[in-house]
Amino acid sequence: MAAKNTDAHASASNSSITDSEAWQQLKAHFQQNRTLHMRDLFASNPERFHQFHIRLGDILLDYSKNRITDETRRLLIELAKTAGVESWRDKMFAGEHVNLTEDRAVMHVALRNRSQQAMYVDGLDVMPEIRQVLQKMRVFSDAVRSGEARGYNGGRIKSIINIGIGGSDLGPMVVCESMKPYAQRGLNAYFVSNADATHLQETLKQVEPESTLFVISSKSFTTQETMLNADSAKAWFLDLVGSEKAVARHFVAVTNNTEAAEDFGISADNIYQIWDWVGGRYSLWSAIGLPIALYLGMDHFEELLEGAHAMDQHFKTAPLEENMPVIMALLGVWYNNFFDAQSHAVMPYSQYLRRLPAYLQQLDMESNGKTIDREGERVDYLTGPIIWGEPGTNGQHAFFQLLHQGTKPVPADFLVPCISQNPMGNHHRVLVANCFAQTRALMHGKTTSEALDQLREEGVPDDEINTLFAHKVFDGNKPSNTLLFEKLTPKTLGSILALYEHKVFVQGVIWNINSFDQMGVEYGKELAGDIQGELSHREETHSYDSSTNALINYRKGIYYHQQDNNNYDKKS
Ligand code: G6Q
Repeated sequence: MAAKNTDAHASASNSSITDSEAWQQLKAHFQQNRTLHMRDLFASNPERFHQFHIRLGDILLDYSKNRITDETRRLLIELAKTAGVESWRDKMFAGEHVNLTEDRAVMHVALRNRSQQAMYVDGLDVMPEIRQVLQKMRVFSDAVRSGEARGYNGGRIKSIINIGIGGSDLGPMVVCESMKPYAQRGLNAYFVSNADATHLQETLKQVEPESTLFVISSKSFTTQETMLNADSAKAWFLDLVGSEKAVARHFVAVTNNTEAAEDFGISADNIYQIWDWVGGRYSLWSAIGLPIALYLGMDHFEELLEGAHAMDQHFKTAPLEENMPVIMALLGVWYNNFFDAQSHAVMPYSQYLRRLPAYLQQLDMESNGKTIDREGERVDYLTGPIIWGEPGTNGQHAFFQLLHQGTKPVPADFLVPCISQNPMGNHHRVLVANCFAQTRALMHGKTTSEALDQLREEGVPDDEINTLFAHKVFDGNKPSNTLLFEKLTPKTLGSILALYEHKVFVQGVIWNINSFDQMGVEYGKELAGDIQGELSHREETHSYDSSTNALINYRKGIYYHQQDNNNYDKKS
């Protein structure tokens, strides 16, 4: 029955995946099994965990608390084969132009290739260039960290400010935030992204120009917010230091647009190259990771790459049924397309991973938030889910209520380390216990008889029990994955981030969309320019819809009124 992964299969997906036999079988299977309760599945099969878990290194994925049977998994694997997951994966690793709309290769896997094997993009082995940039990053980060590279007045660099946005911010930011225990004492990393000057101003208040290194991170070196922040940071620096020459010791750039970086005033030596086959949200493994190397040291950055490489190897070689990213992707498709789940939650039970949901929001929603398929047709099924989440245990005292008793299905990932980086009293045991208790409660729920027994045991009078008990019942059957790992090391983090990258990739293949463009981001970049022009003069604006006109004119009214008052105050 198992379909072979051939190009014929891959091209079969060019009609609509929903017409395929695999999809139709899943649909029928869903109808037949939609009322199965995980509580019963666990009760009837003591081997359930054993059947539905995968281990890779120190990472354990327990996916037994999902609304699946062996047959569900078999059919989902069949769907992956029908969609050509293996052949698309191999095309990506081979440097083919899988980013169809931009006609580009997608080669972030080469950035963390720790083997001696060549990796080709358009006939060129890109590994020598990658190694060269990594070496340049090592030399510079070592020099800054050892104090050999100093500020203009001979003092040590104590603060690194990354100026970038989107993919040139979130990746290095989540790694630096998550890897704080590995950071060098006396060195701080800051990330400025927002066009709101508050972000830059509040950051600058915490640093001194003579001990600050700015990393201007922008693949294009044209992104409005980044250029605005970079210009303002440079003006702040020059204002306090007063020497153009000093800029060379305090500003470096990471970009694909060397010329623009040089025009900004950064010398060629201080420019770190990225390539057009590195997508923004997949770029933390490239020189966009320079703040990581500076903050954590190059050895730790390379451990991060090793972790990602280990996941790449697993993704490339493990059979689909034992393949972590494939299984996580298929479970996501199962809930998204058959249970109509609109969102997917990520709950890190680790304070260090508190920004992981924000990072995954970009990775997943920018990649798979698409309506047009690879053939340019509108899809007639749901694509990427809304990704959201907050660290446990905080979420438990807030939105978990909806997970337990709300009307919407929300599949969730729980991530938790076995060992804390900050052992202190009973904290970690409490944290882990809460994590396990939540996934257990979501799966098991509380039956009517359990709720009644509990109320009786608590001595609640019968008439009160009658009005109360329905509120105390928990349906359960709420799916979750648990990713349990030894400790949050750079290597483990690298593997986890790569796991999610590949999960997103597999889902994109199944939904037959291009996960590697971002027309929505570009549209946003276009829109603001016009309105900015309108805001820069006093005349009333009439050129947009009544809402946009009114908002522009309201702001103008208040802004110019305040300006006039300030001018009046100055004169009087
Ligand atoms: C990511 C997107 C987007 C991009 C930013 C910054 O995949 O393309 O988030 O990273 O718009 O772009 P630059 O690096 O060119 O400034």
